[in-house]
Amino acid sequence: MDLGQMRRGVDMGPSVIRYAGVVERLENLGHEVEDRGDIQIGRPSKYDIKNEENLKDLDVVVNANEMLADEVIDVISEGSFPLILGGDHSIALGSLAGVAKDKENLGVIWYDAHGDLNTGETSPSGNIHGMPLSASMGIGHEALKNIGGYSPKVKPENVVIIGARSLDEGERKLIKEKGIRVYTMHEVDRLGMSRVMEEAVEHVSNGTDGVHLSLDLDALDPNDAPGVGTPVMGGPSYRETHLAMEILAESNIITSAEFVEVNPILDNKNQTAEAAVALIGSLFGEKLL
Ligand code: HAR
Ligand code: MN
Ligand code: MN
Ligand code: MN
Repeated sequence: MDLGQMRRGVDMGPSVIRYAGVVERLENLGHEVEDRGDIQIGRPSKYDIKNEENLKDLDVVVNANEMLADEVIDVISEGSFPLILGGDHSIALGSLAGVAKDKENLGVIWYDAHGDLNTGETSPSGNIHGMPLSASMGIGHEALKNIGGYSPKVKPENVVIIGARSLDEGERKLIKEKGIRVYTMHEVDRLGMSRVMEEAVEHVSNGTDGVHLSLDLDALDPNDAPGVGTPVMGGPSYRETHLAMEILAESNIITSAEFVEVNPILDNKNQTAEAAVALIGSLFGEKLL
């Protein structure tokens, strides 16, 4: 999927994450992996067409996410762990629609430089990848909210955002209004990643019946993850993010995950895809010793 934003090429993300060895990495850890291939998104005849509600390529994005939600539901019904590779972050709409289907209280960890809490009204860009978290909480356009035929997927009190350093005016307002727990880079610097993750784990495991990790590679500092469409200076390092994944692995709370926004056209020799694979390894139990 690359229609939730304007930098072409992020639709090749899943492909390069595969080439970076994600399946082998997981199999080496003893996991049984079924690669279900790509979801066929389709192409609009013209890109980046905004509707009157400031939403770009709405129909194709909604359609693709309906298919993703069905796929995720199918994976869960087989007793497997859904690991979703993107693709721009608009695919979180479908991931969460699938994952939250039978969960009253899904916890969500949103590891991202951005809040992705815009709506058509507040978005400076009209790019739907800046809207999936708000839509999943039941805020925004009807079609985005109702992927999978229900809304909301998550409650604001079950969400934690980590690594934020680029928030729009409307997003800040929403965070305050809903009391969403956010560890911006200020808190990461101040408390350290270890304490941030311990508090985050505590927050999202309290009264929840599963926890989804949504990891946007642009959360990482662009020095460590250059292959993303909307890089923002001053993020957590590759090592700090590893630590975050290791703490999540130890906590044993994660029941689904997605890794998004890897764009090979913007990358440096597949560095970002390789980072994604290494982080997935840590999330699934890889240790240095
Ligand atoms: N907040 C800005 C917008 O809504 C930029 C969002 C960039 N988003 C992502 N997802 N890469 O985190 O347009
Ligand atoms: Mn099946
Ligand atoms: Mn994002
Ligand atoms: Mn982002």
